[in-house]
Amino acid sequence: SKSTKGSSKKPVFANDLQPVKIAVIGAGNVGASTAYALLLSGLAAEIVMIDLNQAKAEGEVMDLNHAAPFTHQTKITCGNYEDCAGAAIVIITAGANQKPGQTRLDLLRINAKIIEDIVPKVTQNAPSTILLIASNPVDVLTYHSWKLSGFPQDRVIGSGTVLDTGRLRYILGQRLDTLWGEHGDSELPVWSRANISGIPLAEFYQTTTGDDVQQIMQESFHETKNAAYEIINRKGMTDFGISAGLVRIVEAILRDENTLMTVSMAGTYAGVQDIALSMPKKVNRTGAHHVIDIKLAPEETKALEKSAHTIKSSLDSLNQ
Ligand code: 6V0
Repeated sequence: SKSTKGSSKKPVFANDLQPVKIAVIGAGNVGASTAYALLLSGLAAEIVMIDLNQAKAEGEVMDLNHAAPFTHQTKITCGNYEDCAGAAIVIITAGANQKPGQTRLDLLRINAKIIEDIVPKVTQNAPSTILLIASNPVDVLTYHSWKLSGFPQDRVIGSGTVLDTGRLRYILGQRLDTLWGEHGDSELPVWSRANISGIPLAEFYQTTTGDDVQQIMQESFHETKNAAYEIINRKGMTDFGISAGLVRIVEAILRDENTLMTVSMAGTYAGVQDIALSMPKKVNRTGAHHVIDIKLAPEETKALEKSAHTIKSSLDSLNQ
């Protein structure tokens, strides 16, 4: 079911000697923090912010412009969907926020409607862009956005478990591992692949600390999976982690890095067709690309299947 609408048009990129324009849809917590992180990164010559709430977008743009003299010369404006024209990447952060006690999947219906409002307007004005989705539930909305866009799969990317992977890395305090599956309650840690500079995680812990590896794994994963809830309980939302993660994906695209990142993308996973979920994908200037099927331990395969089915049933519930 690979769609190719717009695929003949080449994305607009820095190495085509065009100033890079990035549009950020949604000027809420995540949108504003992302625009700020983008400004600090110096990656974009132009940042456009679009929000239903025009005053909020204007306020954020004014504030961001006052940061520009201390950071990077960047044109920052707020506008309408026509201003997405020529954007190399359009980042979608619009959507209702996750409330305390609310799961990501609870947000589905509200945010699907918002995506349905936004995506056609973006693709109409920026048919060659790469869509980068952050709105939750991110895997379901990545798939939904892809369907609405008519773009090739490679050009509709969800932030997926990039943030969760970062959180797990932080929590373990080392450079280790990746999380796969749904950015949500069914995500899974791929411990069978975890290593510290090539030394398998279990071996590393056993020989250096003698600690109970199973317990460390369980606790770290639990902490990672619940990180968003813990932050939301304290500050009402999360924004810095995801913003930095989004800008890291933007960087991998613009610099044509071919970096493996656990972004979300439409496809068939664990035998489940027509979903989007996170697995390591090669990210470069043309988007995200599937490169390798990594062998998993039997229990990880089971968990991945469960995650795939969770996303599938959310997508099915959207169509009911
Ligand atoms: P927020 O602060 O409420 O901002 C959302 C913004 O979207 C508001 O300014 C709205 O006005 C705007 N908006 C709503 N509908 C539309 C529309 N149709 N067109 C244009 N703009 C619209 O929410 P916040 O920024 O905190 O979160 C945004 C989304 O990001 C939510 O869905 C979160 O769940 C999600 N997050 C995703 C993360 C991830 O890892 N992928 C992490 C954190 C938050």
